[in-house]
Amino acid sequence: MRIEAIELRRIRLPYRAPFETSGWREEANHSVIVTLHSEGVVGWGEAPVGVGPWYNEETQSTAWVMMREILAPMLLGRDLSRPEEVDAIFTRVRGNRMARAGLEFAAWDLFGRAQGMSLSTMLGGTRQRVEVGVSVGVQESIEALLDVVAGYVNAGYQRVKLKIKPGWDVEPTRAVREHWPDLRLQVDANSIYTLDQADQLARLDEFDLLLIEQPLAHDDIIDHAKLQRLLRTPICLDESIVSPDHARWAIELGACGVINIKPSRVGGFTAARRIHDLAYAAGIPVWCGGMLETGIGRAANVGLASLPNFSLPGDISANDRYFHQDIVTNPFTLNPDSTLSVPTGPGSGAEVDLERLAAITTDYVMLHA
Ligand code: SMG
Ligand code: MG
Repeated sequence: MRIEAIELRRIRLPYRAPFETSGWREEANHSVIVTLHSEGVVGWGEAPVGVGPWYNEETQSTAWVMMREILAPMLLGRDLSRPEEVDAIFTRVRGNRMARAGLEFAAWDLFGRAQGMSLSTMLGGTRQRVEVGVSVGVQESIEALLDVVAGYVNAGYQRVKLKIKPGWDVEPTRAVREHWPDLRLQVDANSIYTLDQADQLARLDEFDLLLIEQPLAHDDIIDHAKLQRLLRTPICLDESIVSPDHARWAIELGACGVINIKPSRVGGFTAARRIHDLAYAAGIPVWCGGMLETGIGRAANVGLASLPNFSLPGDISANDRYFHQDIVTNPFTLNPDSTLSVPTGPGSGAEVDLERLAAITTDYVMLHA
């Protein structure tokens, strides 16, 4: 399929409530939305970057410039025979993986829509429903935290992740564990600890957590391997795994027992699937992380999470957990068994609400071959 035109949109879509991690706070989704055009078909993608370089090095502004000046021109006029070719075209680009992923997702969606095949089928998915949980940001007090968690548990979420940081780790985790002894519970530190805080992290071992996510530096693998030997709870790497090679290195070094795969973090589905496959071969379970995506990125994550080694619940909550009004007309709703149903329609299955999208777009460009 020849890529005839590419539309890029910067958006600002406010969250229902601000989301606070160990190091920063976000009020709205600031993704770049991509639309590829070919032969009368369109494909959609989302680069779920933030305002600042707090999660990784990318921002909405860097992704916008990268896509507009470097990445989109690399695709325009190309006649693709398979969506996997996009990953190969972008291999000479260093970093900027979320920007690459936004375009790569759109190519998969384009092929899926053109061929009448669902993203899940294209990727080799085997599940009709995927288990999901909810990620709960740092709260003002333990009381507030218990209220928020109660709301999600009552809504049907059977797995909860707590954001932690020094001063907000053992006590909030203990409080949630005491209230819900059987809840599937995990924590995420977003790289705020150092190896000399291993004793504090080991105190989390008593809470029967599924995993401790990214306790140490965003670009570390070595210290995580040392830390893992001091903890009973499996470490799950998120930020540190930006490519299939990083996953292989982490597995070889024993730096983690679990991997969080965000297809956006690793440059798209092609890399995400490779990580899935090599973790599978090594006996390392994976789960699909989230970047508080709009309905476009959410559908992409659900499609990927239908692959067989996604054996732990994903951070892919229903759309209404994030937004009052999303930019799709077919939001996901939570099934009673804490799952989302995998779309079976062509491509990702997301149906974009163009009027709503226009209303939240802050910058727009259309590039032609
Ligand atoms: O999408 O529900 C979601 C949020 C999941 O906690 C989540 N993501 O490190 O895993 C993570 C964070 C990154 C989000 S930064 C705003
Ligand atoms: Mg994380």
